[in-house]
Amino acid sequence: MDLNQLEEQLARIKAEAEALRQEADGIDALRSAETRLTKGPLADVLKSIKAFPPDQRGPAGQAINKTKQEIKQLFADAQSRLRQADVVGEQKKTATFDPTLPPPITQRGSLHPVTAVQREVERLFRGLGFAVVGGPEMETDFYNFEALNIPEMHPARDAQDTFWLTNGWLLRTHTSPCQVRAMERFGPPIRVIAPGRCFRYEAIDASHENTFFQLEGLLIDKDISIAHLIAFMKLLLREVFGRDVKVRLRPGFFPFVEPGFELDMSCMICDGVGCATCKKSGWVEILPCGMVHPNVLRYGKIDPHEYTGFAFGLGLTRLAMMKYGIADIRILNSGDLRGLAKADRLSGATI
Ligand code: FA5
Repeated sequence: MDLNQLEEQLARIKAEAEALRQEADGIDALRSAETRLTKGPLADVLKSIKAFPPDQRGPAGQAINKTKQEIKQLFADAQSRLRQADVVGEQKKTATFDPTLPPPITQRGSLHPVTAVQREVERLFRGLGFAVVGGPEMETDFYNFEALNIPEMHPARDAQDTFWLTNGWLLRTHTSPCQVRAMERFGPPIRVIAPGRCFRYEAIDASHENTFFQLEGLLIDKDISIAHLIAFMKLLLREVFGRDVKVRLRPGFFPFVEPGFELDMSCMICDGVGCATCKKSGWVEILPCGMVHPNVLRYGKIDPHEYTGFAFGLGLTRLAMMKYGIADIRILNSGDLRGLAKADRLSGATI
């Protein structure tokens, strides 16, 4: 080999180094390419120095060392560029995370307004020694009307038209059938509440649905009077609304109580001014109640001379409307989350 041939050989090694640099996809690949070149072709040409005439060995060695340095530099530059790119990439990655930003909004479930208010009332009455009971939504004529002192052909039936089933049963129009069922089941003294779904064949508007919820209450014991009834009703509304609520008590006719009352609350949608929800009256019928009629006690096999009691039929759906400011009852059966899901009723919250 002469010096010219050596120069050509070194040029080929440099070209190979350049090609390997371009192919390398990381620091490790660069390191192994450099090692392969220095221990392979470069080491070979170094060994070939012995074959040069003595006066050419110096220039040959210098040419080989120069190429070796250039290749070293080439790989060193390439490694430093890659390291730099890595750092920038990392910076870019971490730059997308800003710990001061609020977390992404995730949709959480929330209790239905009626469920939320039902649980609240249940908690209150449980604390007052009441048991929570249920009753069938499919009822007999006997429990829905007859045992509540509403015989066939009684005009009070007209106010509660319902859906009749082919077997002669009906979809209950109120939770009051639970009164007689509780009397039969427990006997006196009794403290029960019975929340549940009711059905009426009804013209639908902002405050009337064909399917809605009531919560029945029944307390039977010795010496129970209207004073007890009023005290419990006031406590119930104060607890649900967290403050005294403006109410009015007026006589109400229900064949299963005597005397009977209609307890209305000032409409919370319009602050008592008058709106579609309260039919422009400023008042919402929410809590009819009264002293249990002796005939009903007799139907429940309780002696009216020994025991007295009060009963109430809370309009649970309307209570939820007042509590959560829902102006139209139709929203509650609609599945429209804009009206139904609210932060204070999120599952896992205080309920
Ligand atoms: C009754 O259903 C009686 N059973 C209540 C009762 C129980 C009185 C115990 C005395 C003793 P009323 O038909 O008024 O009464 O209904 C009671 C409440 O249910 C009403 O005040 C109202 O808040 C609610 N309610 C009645 N009909 C509807 C309806 N179509 N849509 C939504 N809520 C209704």
